Amino acid sequence: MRNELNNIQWCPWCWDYLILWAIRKWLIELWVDKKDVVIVSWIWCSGKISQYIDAYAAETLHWRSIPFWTWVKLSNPNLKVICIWWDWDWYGIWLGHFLHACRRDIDITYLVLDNENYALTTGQTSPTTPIWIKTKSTKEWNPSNPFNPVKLAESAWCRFTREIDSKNVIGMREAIKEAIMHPWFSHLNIIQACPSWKVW
Ligand SMILES: Cc1ncc(C[n+]2csc(CCOP(=O)(O)OP(=O)(O)O)c2C)c(N)n1
Ligand code: SF4
Repeated sequence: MRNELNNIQWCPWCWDYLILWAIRKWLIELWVDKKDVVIVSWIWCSGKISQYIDAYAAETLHWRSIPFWTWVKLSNPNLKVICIWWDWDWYGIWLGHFLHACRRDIDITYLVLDNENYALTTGQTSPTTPIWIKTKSTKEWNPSNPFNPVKLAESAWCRFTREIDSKNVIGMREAIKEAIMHPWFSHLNIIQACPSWKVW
């Protein structure tokens, strides 16, 4: 279905490669028919991931992923819908949608590739940047406390919400599998190493 799956436009040292590897692995092992899988994503660094996975894919605009995948799932409940997103969009400009998605508890897998900065626009502060960190947009330091994504999700009744570091490769691989297998809404925040901009 997808051409040029290996024409990947990430920095050669990006940890997204390992996340991609884990997702590809489980899709091959868990679903024989790739036509049963829909990856919902958008652009930016991590958002390009849907272009590198051999399944149906949709690139939706910002927060519009939630109306989109809700429609996909309700139209065909047999599809496995995996939404792959990133910290600024998910915990920033459409945080409200996130909380409502948690409490609606529709069977969607939500993987957030959280590199704690705006990587595509060269390293500005995001909602998950740790406090006191110097970034492109905070020359002295970041004066704001970061969100705790798991606590946020829990506060909205999310029944599967976890965080894992991409450097814990085996743990991450297993957590992705568990998130995909969970039969309701699952939220996995992957702390993604971004050696280009995340230097803390
Ligand atoms: C409403 C809006 N404001 C600003 C931008 C510019 N913009 C493009 S990518 C980006 C940051 C992306 O950061 P993140 O979502 O964390 O993804 P990453 O690149 O780190 O994977 C911004 C601010 C935009 N596209 N839309
Ligand atoms: S800027 Fe960071 S997140 Fe983007 S491709 Fe490079 S290492 Fe990966």
